[in-house]
Parts: sequence; C-alpha cells; structure tokens
Amino acid sequence: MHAQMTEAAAPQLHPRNRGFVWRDAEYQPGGLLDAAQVAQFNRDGYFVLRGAFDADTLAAVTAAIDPLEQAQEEAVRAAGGDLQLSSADAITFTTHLVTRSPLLRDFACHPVFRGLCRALVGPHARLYWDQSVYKKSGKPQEFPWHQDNGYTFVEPQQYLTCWVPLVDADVENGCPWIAPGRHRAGTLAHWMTPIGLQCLQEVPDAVPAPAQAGDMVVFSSLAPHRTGPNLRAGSVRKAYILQYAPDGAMAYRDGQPPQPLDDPQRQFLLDAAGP
Ligand SMILES: O=C(O)CCC(=O)C(=O)O
Repeated sequence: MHAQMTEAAAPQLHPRNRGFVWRDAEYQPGGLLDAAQVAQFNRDGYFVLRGAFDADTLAAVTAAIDPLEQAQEEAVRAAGGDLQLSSADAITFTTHLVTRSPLLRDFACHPVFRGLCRALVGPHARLYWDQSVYKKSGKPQEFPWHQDNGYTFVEPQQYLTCWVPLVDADVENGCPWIAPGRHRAGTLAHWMTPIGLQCLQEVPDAVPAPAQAGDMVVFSSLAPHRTGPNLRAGSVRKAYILQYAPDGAMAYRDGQPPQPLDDPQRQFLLDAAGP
C-alpha cells in the first residue's frame, strides 16, 4: 500500500497520475451489456447488473468462502483484534481465494465475467485480485472513500471491479456508495486512516448502490466508493470482489521495479482459463 500520509484538503491527483484521459467503453451490439449500462459506466463510473447469478451458484460460492473467511476471522482475533484492514467483529478481508478453491477459480471465469471483460476491459483480461469482504454488525465500521487504484497504482489505471453481494445489500447493512463521475480524472491522491486509505471527505452527490444477492455492482477501478457500516444487528453482509485488468497491466510500488500482474496461480488470463 502506498499513500500520502497527510490529509488532502481538496482532491488532488495521485503523483503517478499524469496526463490521464478516460477511455470510454463502446457499446457492442449482441454483447452482455445494453447501451444504457455502458453509458452509465462511462458517465458515472458504475452500474448495477441485475440477475447476474442464480441462487445455486451463489450458494456454492458462499459455501466455498465461508470457511476461509472463518479462518481469517480467527487469525484476526489471534493477532489481537486487528490485522491489516481486518478488524474482529467488524470487517474481514480474505484475499486470493481462487488459489484455495477450485470452485472459486471456476467462478472467476464465469461467462458473466467474460462478457463484462469483453465489454469493458478488452479481449485479453486477467483476474488481477479477488477477496471476500464480510461486514459484521458487532462493531459497525464504514470502509472509507477510496479508489481501488489508490491502493496499488496500476497502469493502465482503468480496470474493472466486480462487487458481488452474497446476501442482499442495502444502505442499512453496508452496500457500496459511489461518487459518480470522479473516475474520469484518473487516480486521486489517498491518505492513510486507521480503517483504510481515503481520497474524498464530503461527497454531497454520493449515490448508494443497493444490490440483491444475484446482482453485481460493476465499477471502474477509478470510481471512488465507500461502504457504510452494517447496522443490522446479528447479520453479516457478505461480498466477493473480483477485479479484472487488461493483459500487460503493471503494478507500480514505490522503490520497486514495475511488476506484471501475471501470477499464474491467481492472475490467470480469463480467455485461457476455466470452462
Ligand atoms: O465490501 C466492502 O465493504 C468494501 C470493499 C471495498 O470497497 C474494496 O474492497 O475496495
């Protein structure tokens, strides 16, 4: 993680973001998305894809993730209650699940993700990152405004985040909120907070993106987003997040040479993997 350590008064660009120009996705007749979805993605930086997955698929994905998340929750407790971004009873981040579950590896290659990548990433997309994020109600905690490309700076800056709710997600239990239109400036500077990196403070035009189990919130790596706390007592808001980047994308970390996103175990080519 790389962040500016001082709080920005007004949104600033990330120091590596020079000369960025947003590249509009083009509507492809006969593809997965309709023209309105592509237009909303270009204008607002996100859209909600309704009915992407059936109940059996979601149940199998949830059953694969639950024990891995449980182990992560236990590891967080063993570490004293906080481990990286995870916090016991509040939020867990459980990463690289495709390396631990053949079912999740297959899911990452689901025709819906292939169709989304063809529409919004390009003909050769790789899985860049996958993680579950479970929000507990024991210690309600938001996850602050950030862009996914604010964590590790990737070029090209435009890649895709697929936020897959495994339960119905709404404002009360911590669905995503989006700052529409800000993606078009590219990556913003982020500052460190105790609960994650942050790039914006006040967002008067923020819009919630509630989604039911089976839907998917699809957003750009450059769309600033946050999730609210889970205020529904005794519930867990479960999401699985998969990110896809164009083949050839590189990660830039301070003090290190650029690194290709091509780990064969978890950053496989979508067009070459799976059924
Ligand atoms: O699902 C959440 O609560 C936050 C996840 C998120 O914004 C992220 O992983 O970038």
